[in-house]
Amino acid sequence: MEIGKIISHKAYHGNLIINGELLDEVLVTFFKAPHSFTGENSAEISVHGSVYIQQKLLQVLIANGCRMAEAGEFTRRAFVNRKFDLAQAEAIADLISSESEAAHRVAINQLKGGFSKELQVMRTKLLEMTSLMELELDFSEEDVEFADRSQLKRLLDETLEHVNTLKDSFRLGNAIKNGVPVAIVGQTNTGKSTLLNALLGEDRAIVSDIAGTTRDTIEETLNINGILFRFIDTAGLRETEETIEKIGIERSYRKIAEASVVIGMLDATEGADNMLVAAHEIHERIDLEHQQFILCINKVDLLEDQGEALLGQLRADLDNDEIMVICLSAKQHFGLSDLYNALKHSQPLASPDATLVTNVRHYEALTHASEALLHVKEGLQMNIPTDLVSQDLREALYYLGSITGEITTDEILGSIFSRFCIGK
Ligand SMILES: Nc1nc2c(ncn2[C@@H]2O[C@H](COP(=O)(O)OP(=O)(O)OP(=O)(O)O)[C@@H](O)[C@H]2O)c(=O)[nH]1
Ligand SMILES: [Mg+2]
Repeated sequence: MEIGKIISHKAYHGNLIINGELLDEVLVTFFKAPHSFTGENSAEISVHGSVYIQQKLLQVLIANGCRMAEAGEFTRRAFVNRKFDLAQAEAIADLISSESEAAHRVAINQLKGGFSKELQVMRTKLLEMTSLMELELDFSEEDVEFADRSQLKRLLDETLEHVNTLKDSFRLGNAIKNGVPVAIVGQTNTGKSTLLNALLGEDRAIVSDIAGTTRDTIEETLNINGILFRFIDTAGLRETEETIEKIGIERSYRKIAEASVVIGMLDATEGADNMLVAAHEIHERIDLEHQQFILCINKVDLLEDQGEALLGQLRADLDNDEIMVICLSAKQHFGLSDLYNALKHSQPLASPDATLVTNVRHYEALTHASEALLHVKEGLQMNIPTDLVSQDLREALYYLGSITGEITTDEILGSIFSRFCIGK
């Protein structure tokens, strides 16, 4: 058939014949530029799901001058052809890997371009202001002010607040995309790894009665009632001179700082006083305003009253409603439903339309933009020369533009698209 006669977006049925032999009945759909995903002419061949047929067809295509696509090449071409911006391209990768309803929703919102639009509006306003300031430089002899300083200050405050709100949404966005980080911490042998295994329903971490069994952190995600959690089993906390164990313990502390929820494991057989000391050691490192703290009195199967007395004592001693205390037997799977209930409170709450930053690259760019804008603000307050202020403005514009790909390098594009799978 002549190319000119092909109708775009129509599936053609036909026989796939290779070397005179019928290989399969197939459907071929043509997409004429610019009305295709990449914006270029393209064709899709649908064959039956046999690996043999696919391989055979690929061999013939390659023998006739085709080549395999590189990872993310389709999306990269679509970006280059301005089908969407970089943040939207990244949203496609997020959409493909979304593991929960919330993660899917955030990716869809980003794909629809809400985030890009917000950045665009900010950039346009800042750009206008920068151009006016730079115009002043051309007339520097005459001491004129095209850019109204009070208007600029107002615009700066607004933009800075907006950038910071986006930046701060990363904690939540990241939790939604990669799972709410839940660090399981506590002294050695309290049953942290046993709890991880109980939650996952498999023997993921090594459990033993030797103190210091877990050396490195172990992370696994789990979807509980539609919320994705990332449970992190950590090395037990204790004084040690052993180099590797020390590194592991440092990591445990880091995981506490990064977590949204911290599960403090306590060994019920240690007695209330020791448990309280251990609880305080963890408590000291937690910021209750941003992190949820759940204390688990573990191994209550070894107590006559299933830990009831200890529970009362600990709650009274802690005297803090923000810290949840529950009784648990990680080994016997007792009390897990109480833990699930406690975790429910950590459900990330975001209005469905809120723009959430889920991508580390975006977060870093926003952090840099925020710093640059702060410099501009300080500069204006201190009456620093216009050329220096406008330099900082340019820097903020650069970082905001790097998110949507207004400003990119081949290296950045390469690193983003290589993370896509082949054929995407
Ligand atoms: N009776 C009882 N034993 C438990 C319970 N949870 C854990 N254990 C036992 O306690 C010991 C230590 O368990 P782990 O899960 O390895 O403890 P951990 O906190 O990960 O220890 P480290 O990795 O060394 O920090 C093992 O012998 C477990 O079988 C429980 O709920 N009840
Ligand atoms: Mg362990």
